[in-house]
Amino acid sequence: MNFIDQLKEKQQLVASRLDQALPAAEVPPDRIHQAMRHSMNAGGKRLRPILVLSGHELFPSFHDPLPAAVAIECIHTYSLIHDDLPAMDDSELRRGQPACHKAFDEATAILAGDAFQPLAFEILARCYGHVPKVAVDLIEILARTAGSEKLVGGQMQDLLSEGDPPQEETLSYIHANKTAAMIEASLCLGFRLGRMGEDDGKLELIGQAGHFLGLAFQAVDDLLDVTRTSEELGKDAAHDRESGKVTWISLYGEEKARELALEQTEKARQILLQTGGDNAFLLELVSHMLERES
Ligand code: GRG
Repeated sequence: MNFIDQLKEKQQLVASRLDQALPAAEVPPDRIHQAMRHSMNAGGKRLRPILVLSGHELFPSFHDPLPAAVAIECIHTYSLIHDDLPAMDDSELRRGQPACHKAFDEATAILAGDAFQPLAFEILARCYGHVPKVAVDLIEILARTAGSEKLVGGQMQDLLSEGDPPQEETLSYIHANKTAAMIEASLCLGFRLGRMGEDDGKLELIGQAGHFLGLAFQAVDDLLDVTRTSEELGKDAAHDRESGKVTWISLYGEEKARELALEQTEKARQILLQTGGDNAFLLELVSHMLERES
């Protein structure tokens, strides 16, 4: 099977498990479940879940990686819902649909985001609880990544820095934590479910690859923000510039941001070549992420 067919197959697997994992739209109070399903089903590339599957494929085990893939997408979707709120980025469009607070209302969007967080950890506990050490490790990786020194910290710093003159150190902190941490965690969750029992430093290396991949992903995101329309992206374009955000573009310009994306991708690739395992799909995914158009 070629890469694109494999990617589609993985996306379908993830979609079907996500559908099973979310409470049905009719479960009371139906408004919250409709709002959760609105944001989850609006689209999305499912990059983080696919990275979980790819991380697991490196040194596969009998543990099913799909619940971990679903769990990270729950955290990601919560972060998008909250990021779009008027108190944060105040965006109207997400995944080609009205943002959750536009399709419903602000209070419902806050609650839908809130509800995704315990759901992620419930899934990890329920699906891996029969192997407690695995469950605890996965919960720890995801909780730390979503917390105030990673995802939430990156978002806090991003909001604090709006309108400030661009500074490299601040930008690196924001991107490492707001974006790259979740990409890093995706690969680590998958790898941990694999043969990590006899970890020989590979988990750390995989994390580093995820970090570089995440920085490349953000550089591409910054470039898309200035080169594509809202329709093409399915989210508000030119948003970074309009809200006075520090980005790779405001700091270095487009040309340098492109070089940076290439450089970081290459660093990730080199590490993945070194860690070995069945990395064929993952290496293609890494290149695909650089060429993405939304
Ligand atoms: C609210 C705690 C909290 C955090 C919000 C996700 C986020 C952090 C902010 C969104 C804005 C942004 C540019 C974040 C960088 C990461 C990023 C590019 C997210 C979008 O990820 P994609 O492109 O989205 O994978 P899809 O919709 O495809 O899942």
